Amino acid sequence: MPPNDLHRRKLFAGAALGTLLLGGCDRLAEDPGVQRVLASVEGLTRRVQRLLGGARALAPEYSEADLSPVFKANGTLDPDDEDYQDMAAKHFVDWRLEVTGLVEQPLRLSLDDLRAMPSRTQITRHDCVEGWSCIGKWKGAVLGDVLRQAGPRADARYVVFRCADPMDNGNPDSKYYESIGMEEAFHPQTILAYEMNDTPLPVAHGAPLRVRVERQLGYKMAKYLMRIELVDSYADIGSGNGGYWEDQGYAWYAGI
Ligand SMILES: Nc1nc2c(c(=O)[nH]1)N[C@H]1C(S)=C(S)[C@@H](COP(=O)(O)O)O[C@H]1N2
Ligand SMILES: [Mo]
Repeated sequence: MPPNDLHRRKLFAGAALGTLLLGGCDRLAEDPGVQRVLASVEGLTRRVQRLLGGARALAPEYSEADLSPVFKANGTLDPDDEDYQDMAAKHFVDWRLEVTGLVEQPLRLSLDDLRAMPSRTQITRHDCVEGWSCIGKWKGAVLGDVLRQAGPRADARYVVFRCADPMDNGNPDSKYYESIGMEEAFHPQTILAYEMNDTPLPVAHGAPLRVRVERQLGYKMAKYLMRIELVDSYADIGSGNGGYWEDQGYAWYAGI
């Protein structure tokens, strides 16, 4: 059998199995839109993960004794952006997180605003697609709480994270971005972290604010957050694949 055929057969078998497994317990599986998602391997991973653990399944949490002595910093370590550098020099007092797009009430939140909200602290393992992992402690505001304050409109399907760091020689059009679905956005462990290991988030790890999406790979966890945008599609952002690394070929759903 030509390798392509074999590949296609495997995909088909996987999708068929997924449909079979989900058929009895999930009405959504009958929806034609969901069928299309199921047909893709990425969709299948998501559906199977949900089947095994449920949409609300928690990523494992660890104890203080498990903390990595050194947490590797990766990707951008200090954004090549004048506005960011000015804000960093003033300890981010002028920094504001904007929440825009498909919301009833756009927001502009200072770090104090975020710190005044109920917080969540979690010790989790960060897995980078490059093959390393580190365990760290994160404290921040729950993204779902921030979104509820803004009031997502019914047509909002994705939460896009806009970052300060250009990925291509300071070119402002190349700034890092990421996106997640509403389900992941309202997951209790999805937080906007302003502290790491009991200190204010260091610049190398995304100061003043980075997202933690604990059930997915490291590249989903946008650092240097500037703006959160609710959209119904990410087709018009970047090269249209939902994130900087997705535009280079990585999967949008990066489940661990
Ligand atoms: N803005 C921004 N966010 C980013 C990146 C980046 O380069 N820029 N790199 C991603 C990748 S690949 C990983 S593994 C983690 C690294 O986070 P750390 O520096 O805290 O280890 O951040 C992710 N978020
Ligand atoms: Mo990564």
